[in-house]
Amino acid sequence: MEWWMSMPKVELHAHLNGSIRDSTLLELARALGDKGLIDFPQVEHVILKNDRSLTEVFKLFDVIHILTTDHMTVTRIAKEVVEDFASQNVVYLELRTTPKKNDSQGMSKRSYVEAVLEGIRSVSSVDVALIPYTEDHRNLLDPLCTATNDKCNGDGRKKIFVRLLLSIDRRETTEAAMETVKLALEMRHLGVVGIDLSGNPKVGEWKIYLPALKFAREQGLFVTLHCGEVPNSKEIQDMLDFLPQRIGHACFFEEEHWRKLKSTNIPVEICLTSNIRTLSVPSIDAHHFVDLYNAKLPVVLCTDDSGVFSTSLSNEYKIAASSFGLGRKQMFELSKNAVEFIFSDNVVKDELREIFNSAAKNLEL
Ligand code: 6MZ
Repeated sequence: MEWWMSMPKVELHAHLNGSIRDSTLLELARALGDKGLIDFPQVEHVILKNDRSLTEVFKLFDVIHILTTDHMTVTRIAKEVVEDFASQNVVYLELRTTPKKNDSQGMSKRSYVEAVLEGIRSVSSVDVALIPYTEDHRNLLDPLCTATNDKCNGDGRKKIFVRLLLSIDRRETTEAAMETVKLALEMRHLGVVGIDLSGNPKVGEWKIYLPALKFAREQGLFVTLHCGEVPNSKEIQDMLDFLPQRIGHACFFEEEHWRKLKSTNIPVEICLTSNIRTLSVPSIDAHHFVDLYNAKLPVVLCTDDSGVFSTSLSNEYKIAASSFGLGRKQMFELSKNAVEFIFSDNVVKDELREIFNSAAKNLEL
């Protein structure tokens, strides 16, 4: 097994519908093609295309959402995505997804999230810890064994912590965003821990979501914002002033933004392949990760959309190591540090720290 693969990892920025296997997307597309509902060769071409601008990525999401409209499919992709992350030795996964209402499918935002949760619960290749400890004390009696790098339960099975963030899409209304926040609050006991603001960064005005985002924070939900994925100085400044618990991307930051970021210590979710593929950053050598890392600011490597960008979390670590000359120990510490930025309580953090400590011994770091 490659070293990057065997190292325990924490994934904090992964969009469900962006993380679907190509094989599943093609299967779903073929089925709709057979029913005459879509033009399969055309959709196949879009799915398999490699280089996409940011605008094309959002067109692809519209296609993907046509393929994943019903509850059964949502459950299936959630299951597969968790399995795929677990197979990369991800020991803690915060998955995010936009709750969707679709009357033709009898789907409400709530039933969509329920379908996602059902998928996560139906994972069989690995044990899933989904319910927060405060809600499920049995988890406390379920210590992980400390084998080399496979995190596993006493019975020898691997285990992954999974938490869900509900995304607000920048195309939504103020009311729809508030509905998502209320839903997240109602579904907290089921593993929902926070809110993400995402969607095409060239669309909409983030401030219309402020009431919903403030309410989320007041009620104790964690908040992460896609911030600076396109140049928009005022928006970036306002988002940093809001003091979210994490931000994603930070590609188009200017001097004043870096200063603010430094003073607030907000952790940044870095998605190398995504940023390069969408040309949000001109080349890997020019990526801001290295400056943040050297300045010892809190950063975490993430995949963003492992399906859309044909990557994996192991691959993102490998790219960081080869591009920025970081050694194994440094990469391991980077991975381990991510534990400090998760949207979970100290009990989970302690357990994860233990997993990393025992893996460090076994990997002789
Ligand atoms: C902003 C993104 C994104 O929610 O349907 N999404 N938003 N920037 C990105 N960078 C490339 N990648 C994905 O997953 C797909 C949705 O996640 C958001 C978009 O709103 C996209 O429609 P879900 O599971």
